[in-house]
Amino acid sequence: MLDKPKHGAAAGIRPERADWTIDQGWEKYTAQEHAVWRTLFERQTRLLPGRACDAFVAGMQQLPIDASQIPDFRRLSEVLMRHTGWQIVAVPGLVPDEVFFDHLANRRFPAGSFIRKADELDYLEEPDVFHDVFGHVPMLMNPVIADFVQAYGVGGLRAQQLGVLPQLARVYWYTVEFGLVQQKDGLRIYGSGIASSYTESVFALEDASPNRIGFELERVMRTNYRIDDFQEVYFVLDRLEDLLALADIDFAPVYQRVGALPELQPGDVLATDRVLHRGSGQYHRRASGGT
Ligand code: HBI
Ligand code: FE
Repeated sequence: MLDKPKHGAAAGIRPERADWTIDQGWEKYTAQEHAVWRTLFERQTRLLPGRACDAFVAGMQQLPIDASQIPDFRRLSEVLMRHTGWQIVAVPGLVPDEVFFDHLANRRFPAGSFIRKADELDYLEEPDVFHDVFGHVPMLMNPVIADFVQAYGVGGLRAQQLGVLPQLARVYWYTVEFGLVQQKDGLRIYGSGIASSYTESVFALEDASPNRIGFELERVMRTNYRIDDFQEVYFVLDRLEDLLALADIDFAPVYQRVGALPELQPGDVLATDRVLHRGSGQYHRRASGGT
């Protein structure tokens, strides 16, 4: 997802404001840009019934998000503010970690304002408005996720000081971005990286290749992730509420235990894992040139 950034901090862009926010410039979107939104919205909306979790569907229904145009962050923020006290602020792309955390700690979600090109619908070098708004905002209508993402912002600032940011970032990656949840009626998506991806929505739930393993905090903190392809492992919550226990955890002792254990690679499976699906591994073996 992240090679050759053109938009954010890694592209060498200097911010006008210290918090990296910009005006969304909603009035300046072109008809072509709104059309890209429509294409993405429509194909994703066909795919998600029976795949996205109930909280995602409920959040989407209550928000001013539809196929007709790229949403206006001011209108999203009004509705979000009423429900969970969150706002959406526009940023040019990836922002530095401490800027990102400071926004989250204050219940402001930084969303990329640009949209991908019509000929690169499935290629994302950086989070754009479709990933950030379609993928993340519906879940921020859910009180559990709303509190958890804020806690991640607070924890991120602290983890940076302790030098353990990679461990914490894995928790965000395997929950907010690529999390699955067990519902009464089956396995569902709540992670925004999956929910905003046409191909990964099917791969994550239905493909035989990836491992699907019960979420366990310290296991996840030890596990590297890939940013350039489908995940090799998805961690599954029994219920979204299980994230609440993490919101006020004292991470210092956890970091100490995790730091003493070896790092795990995405495809690893441990004897202690609660394995829901043991993946064939076929997809990534092929992708890396094997068979
Ligand atoms: N900036 N806009 C934006 N969006 C992100 O998801 C993001 C970011 N900066 C840093 C970052 N994510 C992550 O690397 C942190 O969660 C560690
Ligand atoms: Fe994201």
